Amino acid sequence: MNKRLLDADRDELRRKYLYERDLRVRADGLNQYIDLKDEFAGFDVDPSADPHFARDAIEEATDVLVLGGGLAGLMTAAKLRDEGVNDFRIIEQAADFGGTWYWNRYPGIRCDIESYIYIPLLEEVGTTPSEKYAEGKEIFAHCQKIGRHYDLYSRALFQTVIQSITWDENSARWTIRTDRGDTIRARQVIVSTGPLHKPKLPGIPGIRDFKGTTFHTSRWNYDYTGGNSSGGLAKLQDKRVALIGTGATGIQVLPHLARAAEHDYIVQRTPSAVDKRNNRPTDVDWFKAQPKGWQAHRIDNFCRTMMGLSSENLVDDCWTDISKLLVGLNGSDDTAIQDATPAERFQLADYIKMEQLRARIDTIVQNKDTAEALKPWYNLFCKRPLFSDEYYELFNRDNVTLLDTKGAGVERITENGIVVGGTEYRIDCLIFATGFRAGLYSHRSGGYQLVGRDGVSMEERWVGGVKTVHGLQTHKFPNFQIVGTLAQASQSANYPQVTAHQTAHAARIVAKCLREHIRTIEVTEQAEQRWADEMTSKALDQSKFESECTPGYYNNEGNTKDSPSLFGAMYGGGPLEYMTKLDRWFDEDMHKDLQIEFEERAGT
Ligand code: N01
Repeated sequence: MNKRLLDADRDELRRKYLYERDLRVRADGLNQYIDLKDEFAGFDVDPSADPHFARDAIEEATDVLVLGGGLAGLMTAAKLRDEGVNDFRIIEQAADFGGTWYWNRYPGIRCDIESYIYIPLLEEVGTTPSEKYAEGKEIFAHCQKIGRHYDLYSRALFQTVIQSITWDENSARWTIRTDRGDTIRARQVIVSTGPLHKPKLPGIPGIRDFKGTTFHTSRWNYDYTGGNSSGGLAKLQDKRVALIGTGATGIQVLPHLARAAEHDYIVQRTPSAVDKRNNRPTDVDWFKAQPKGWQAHRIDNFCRTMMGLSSENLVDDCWTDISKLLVGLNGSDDTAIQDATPAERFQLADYIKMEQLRARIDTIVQNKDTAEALKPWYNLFCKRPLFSDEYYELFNRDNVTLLDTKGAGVERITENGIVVGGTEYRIDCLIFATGFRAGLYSHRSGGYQLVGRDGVSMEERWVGGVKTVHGLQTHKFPNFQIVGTLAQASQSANYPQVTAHQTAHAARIVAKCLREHIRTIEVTEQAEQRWADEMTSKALDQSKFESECTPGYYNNEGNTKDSPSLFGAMYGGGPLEYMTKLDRWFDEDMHKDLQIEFEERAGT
C-alpha cells in the first residue's frame, strides 16, 4: 500500500470492519424497533400543539389536495401557486407547517447541510440564514414565512389526520376523509409526507417499566428539561440523564445535556463518524451580493461536486471533502492508484478519510479507552456522515460518561434506570435519540386507506414491490402523485434538491390537466414496466458494500437480502440524470406512458 496515502493495512481494516459489523447484525433486523402507537402512543403526543384544538368538519371540493405541510408540501404548494393553481387544500397532522422542523425542536437542532443550499425558496421568500448551518428554529420560522408568503395558511387544515383516500370513477374525483370528520373531493392528489417522519423506539426489554421521565427527541419535553432548542436546560441541573443513540440527533443534543444535567450517560451502540463542522455566521454583504438565481446554481454545484463533476466547489465543507479526496486520487501519479478500478479508488478514499476521522478523536479525547471506544470502524457512507465542533470534547467532562455497548445496545430498562454490561445506571430521565422509520410508503406511515381505480388498494397494487413511473405515479391511481419519495426515485445528500424538482414536476402536471381539461391522467402498466427495466439497467450493485456495513437505516439494519435497501430501491443513474429525465418526460415523452381522458365539454 502506498504509505503516503494510507499507513494502515487495507486487509486489516477490512477484517476489523467485518468484525465490527458482525457484532451488530441482529436476526430481528428492522423488527427490533417499535412504533409510537398503542401502549407507546404517549411518546407520540405533540408537545407543541393545543390538545383541546377543535373545529367544525368541512365538506368541500377542490382542485388539488396536498398531503403534508413539511418542506415537500410547502414546495408543492408554492409551485402550484407559481403555476397559477390556487384552488388547493393542504392537510397536515401537526399544528403548523415545517414537517421535520416542526417536530424536531430538540436542543441543538441544526441543519447538517449548508443552509444556503438546504433551505428552499430563500430568494423567493427573502430569507438570509444567520449561519452556514442554521439552527432548527430558524428553518422552522422560514417554513412559516413560506406559508405566509404564498398565502398557504388559508389553505391549510392542521392537526388533521387523513383516514382514507378513495377514487370515485363517476365523478373522477378523489374522496378524502379525515379524523375531524371532513370530506374533501379533489381532482388531483399530491402526497408529500417525506421519508423520515415516523419516530421509532428500540424494543429494549423492560422499556415499559421505567418510572422516570422519558421521551423521544422529536417530541422534546421542555416542561421537564426547561430551556428551548438553543439550550439552557436549567431544570436538569440535579438530574441524571441517559441518552440512547449517537446518530445525527444524539450528537446535536449531547452538548446541551452535558452543559445542563448533573450527569449524562451516553449509550453508544455504534460509534458515529464525526468530522469537524466549521460553522460560521453568514457574511451578510456576501449573501446580499449574490446574483439572481444563485441558490439554484449553488444547489446544483454541491451535487456536481459530490459526484466529482465540478472543479468549482462553492460549498466547500466536510461533505465535499470526500469527493475532493477522490478527485485527488483520480489525478494521482501513483501507478497502483492509476491501475485501480473506480470502486477500489473509492474504497481507498474512504479508508483514508476514516483514518483521519479516527485520528481526530485521539487529538481531542483525553482518556485513551474512551477515545478508542468512540472510533467508528466502517465505511463513511455506511451511515450518514456527521459534523460537530463540540461532540468529542464533551467526553473530557466529568459529568459525561460514555457507556459503550460494543454493538449490543442497552441490555434492559428497569424502573430506575438502564442496564449496560451487567451494571444498572440509575437515572431520572431517559431520552431516545433512536431515529425514524425510513422510506416507509406514505399510506403505511400515515396509516390511511388508499384505494384507486376498480377498488384496487395501494397495498394490493404494490404486492411484491413498488410499481411506479419515476417513483411518482402509479397505475390504477389516476391524478395521483407522490413527491419527496425515495423508492424508484432519486435523492441527493441534500434532500430538498430533488424534492424541489419533483414538486415542480407534479405542479406542472396538475396545471396541464386543469388547463387542458384533462379528466384523468394515469400511467399504464407498460410504462411502469419500462421504468422498472430502466431501473434495472441503471442499477448500481451496492449489495457487497451494504452487506459489509454495520447495520442502520441505510441498509435495512443489515438485512440486504430480503428487500432492497434504501439506496438499492432508488434510481441508479443519480439525481442529475433523474431530474433531467423528469423534464424530458414532461416536455417530450409523457404521452407514451399515459392514458388520458378529457372532460366532456359543453358543445363538444
Ligand atoms: O437517527 P439514527 P437520528 N441501544 O437512526 C441508536 C436526519 N437528521 O435521529 O447505529 C442503543 O441515525 C443507533 O445505534 P446504531 C439525518 O438524515 C438530520 O440520529 O443503530 N442505541 C443510532 O446511534 C439522519 O440520518 C438532521 O447501532 C440504539 C441511533 O440510535 C436521520 O435524521 C439532524 C438502540 C439512531 O440514529 C436520523 O438521525 C438530525 C439500542 N437498542 C437528524 N437502537 C439535520 O441536521 C438504536 N440505537 C438536517
